Amino acid sequence: MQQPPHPIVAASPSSPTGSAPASVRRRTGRFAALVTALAAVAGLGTLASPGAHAADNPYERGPAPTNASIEAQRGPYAVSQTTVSSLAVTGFGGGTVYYPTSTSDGTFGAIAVSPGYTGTQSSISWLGPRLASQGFVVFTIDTLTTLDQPDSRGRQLLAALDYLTQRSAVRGRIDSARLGVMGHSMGGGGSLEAAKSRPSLQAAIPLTPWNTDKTWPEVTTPTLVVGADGDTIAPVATHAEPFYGSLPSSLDRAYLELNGATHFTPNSSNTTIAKYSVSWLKRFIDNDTRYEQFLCPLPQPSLTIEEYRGNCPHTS
Ligand code: 9J3
Ligand code: ZN
Repeated sequence: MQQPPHPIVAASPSSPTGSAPASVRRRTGRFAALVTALAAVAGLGTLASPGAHAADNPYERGPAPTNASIEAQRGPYAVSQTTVSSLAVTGFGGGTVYYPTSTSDGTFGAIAVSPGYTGTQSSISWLGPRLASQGFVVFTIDTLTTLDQPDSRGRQLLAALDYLTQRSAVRGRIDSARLGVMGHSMGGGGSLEAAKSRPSLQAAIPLTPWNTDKTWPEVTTPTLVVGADGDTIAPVATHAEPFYGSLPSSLDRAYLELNGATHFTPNSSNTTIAKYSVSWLKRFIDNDTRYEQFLCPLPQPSLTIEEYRGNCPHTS
């Protein structure tokens, strides 16, 4: 029997704004309604104003972002979590769902995250609360066996999303049309497999990905490939770079190469991975153009960025 979701992560003391977004959105909503009413009375078509912005995009969640907010250890939403036993599911190995505690902002997009070869969910668990606190339901999964290959990990990511949106205790909190995939190493290779086989996915982020398939022209999902300059297990020259380079040039795609990093950099909390992942997921799962400022113009090389390539998101 499935237990209801149980908040076991308290609102972080470092997130005093945990209840702010709802009140901000309520004010914004009322203001937008007032603007709409006034415009109707005045016979105006559209009235450009900051207050009308939220109404333009029904998927926008949370306050306007800043560089500090996307670099923060936690975003504006307090996060709860619930465990999914491997015995309760088929097609993947169970996992942990991290989700915004509040239901007052409506539904959220969702992301499944796969670990790499020999790894378990603990190897990518830092992404759970980090991304969920920005306004996503995040499912960090275990695979059926730790030795599963990328194609299997891709199928397992999709099985996990299907469970999450159709059967999980948090399914009512998710907008099932706004889904994404991430993964480390063979899990990153799996996220490319998942996107290739399910074009409805809205975002993919392979982290130091590994795959024997080097070419991904079939992918139509906006994809951010993250490589590490010091990766000797999935060297960027034979993995992340050709993966990125083989994505259609017409696709919203980007390549972030971490500086001073290894194959295992994505296995612990990393602000560069987090800030560009948050920006990518917000931009393409939430259609939130407020995050374009962090993706475009392209980030410049820095202490943490060896190289960044991409085509700035076209459709704003
Ligand atoms: O998931 C990974 O870390 C893939 C790298 C690897 O161990 O490949 C060797 C088969
Ligand atoms: Zn291929």
